[in-house]
Amino acid sequence: MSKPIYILNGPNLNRLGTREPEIYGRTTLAEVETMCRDAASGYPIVFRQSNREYEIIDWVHEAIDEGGGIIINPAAFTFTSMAIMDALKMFSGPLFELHISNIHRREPIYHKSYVSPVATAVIAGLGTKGYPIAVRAMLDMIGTLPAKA
Ligand code: DHK
Repeated sequence: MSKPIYILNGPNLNRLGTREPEIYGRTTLAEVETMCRDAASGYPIVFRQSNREYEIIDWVHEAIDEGGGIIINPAAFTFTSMAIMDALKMFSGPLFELHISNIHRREPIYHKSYVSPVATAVIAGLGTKGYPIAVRAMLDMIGTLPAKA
């Protein structure tokens, strides 16, 4: 059984589609999940969202034991959570930090990420299309990109 790719989403992303659409667009999180599963072409995906820091840490621990890769949009926890950073440090597989918006073009409070120093790669500013792009890049990195993905 292939080790699934964990796609973890942080606080307020459950409101995607209606939340500040001028920044985050009108695609809902459920639609983002469908885009990711389509991009994975059957490769196992675990797709979750929480507004609770401890829950995201628990899912990172689960991915440490059972996951082949992590794609995480920590949302606001990106700039506040050393605890999530410490959990991610323990993950030995590819780790992609993902943001819908280009955080580096926004206000200074969005510039210092606790996750970037422990991430394999950072994807920011591609909108919600960044998610399926990250999935294909992850499949390529873990060597399971389907022939005609
Ligand atoms: C989402 C959020 O909720 C913000 O707190 C981040 C990120 C940006 C995003 O662009 O996906 O700063």
